[in-house]
Amino acid sequence: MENYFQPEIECADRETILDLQNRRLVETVARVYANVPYYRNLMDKKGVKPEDIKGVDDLPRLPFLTKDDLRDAYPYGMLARPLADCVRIQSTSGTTGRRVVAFYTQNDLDAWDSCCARAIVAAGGGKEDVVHVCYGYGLFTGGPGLNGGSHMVGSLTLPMSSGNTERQVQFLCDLGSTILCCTPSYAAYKAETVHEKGARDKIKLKADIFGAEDWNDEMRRDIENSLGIRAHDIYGLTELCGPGVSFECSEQTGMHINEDQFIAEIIDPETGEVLPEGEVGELVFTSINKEAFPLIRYRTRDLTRLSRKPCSCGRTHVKMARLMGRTDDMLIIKGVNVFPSQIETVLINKGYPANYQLVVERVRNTDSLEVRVEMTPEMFSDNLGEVAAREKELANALKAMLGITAAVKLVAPKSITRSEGKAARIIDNRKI
Ligand code: DLL
Repeated sequence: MENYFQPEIECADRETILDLQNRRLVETVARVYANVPYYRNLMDKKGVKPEDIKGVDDLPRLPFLTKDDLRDAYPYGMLARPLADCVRIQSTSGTTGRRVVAFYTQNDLDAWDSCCARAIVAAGGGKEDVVHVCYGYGLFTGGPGLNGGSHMVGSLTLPMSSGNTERQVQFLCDLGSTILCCTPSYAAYKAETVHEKGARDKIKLKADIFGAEDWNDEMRRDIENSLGIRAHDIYGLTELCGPGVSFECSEQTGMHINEDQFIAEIIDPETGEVLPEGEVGELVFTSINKEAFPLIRYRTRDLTRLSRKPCSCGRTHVKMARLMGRTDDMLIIKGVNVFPSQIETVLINKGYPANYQLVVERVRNTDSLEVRVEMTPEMFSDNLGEVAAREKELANALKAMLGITAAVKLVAPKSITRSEGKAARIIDNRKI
């Protein structure tokens, strides 16, 4: 039998949801226009006033917002409430000093937690469950989001964070974790470790909640078979709240978007035109229940499609298909967002030419990044010790910028093939 955390919202009829969205949108637009000069400016430039927005149908009249806007407004320029009302910050990884920081009031945190609680209950979780959260904690939203959701459900919450797989497996067995929350690649790695340790019969897992990076049906089948669980997708981004923007139910055919919190649109990434239901395009979100950091028509750069086909689980909120790529060159490596421009910044700061290649591999379900960089003729040396020292120094600088370890390989000047497009800079050998 399907369980819901908030059935009155999750299964509300379309009219009720639309009515709520209309009211919340009008209120949000009026509030940001009054309180956020950055928005007022954007809206004035587009010649749209809050009173022009009477409901969801008027959304296309509003300007888009991009990550660059958030960076321009860093750190406090997008705040719609006094700082004194905010109780939490979360942040994306990103170029030092120009990260995207998102703010939350207590009500915002409660709303976020309830979105994650819906996901946990949809995956079969309840008060009797032990929810093993191994997304990272800290500025990354994965750990705090599912932790909060699990508390709200009343499950026993294990704030494991990532790393130390041996201890993770021991706790899985000893504490009888029933729901595992982590990136799909980490789950696959963990599944291997469970088998290697002969612990398959000692675990009680029944469901997984996977997100933060791409995965596919083949990975789903492999992990489900290997651990004897059902795997559920969860989507989100720091700018909006983190995990819980949408989540998969028992039907496992896409993720229900929490429509009482967010309005989703799909646009043509080239023209910005809104596309009809079912077409693939860029996902755009408007948050309609956020106090501290509301975002209007935020372009996620994620490609997907929406479907309003009735779902056998009984939930009525629109579903988004698994992500189908991005409109920019962001890579997700070990669950961490990596932009080639960050790597370029480090290279330039350290005096290297911007001729480089990124090679991403997945071996035994673990991602690795190799950065191949050309030396300048002045740096070029056949003293191997000198080259190794340079590689180490650059690897440290990259780690400081990206938050993940990259293997650096310095190569001879002009040895990396030149190409016109940026795609050739990235060799992603993962088969996702
Ligand atoms: O990854 C939030 C999150 C944490 C989601 C834990 C799910 C679970 P960011 O670090 O800001 O936030 O990265 C957001 O990650 O725009 C997508 O490109 C990608 N992403 C998130 N969820 C999925 C998913 C978190 N289920 C970016 N499938 C997003 C594929 C995903 N990609």
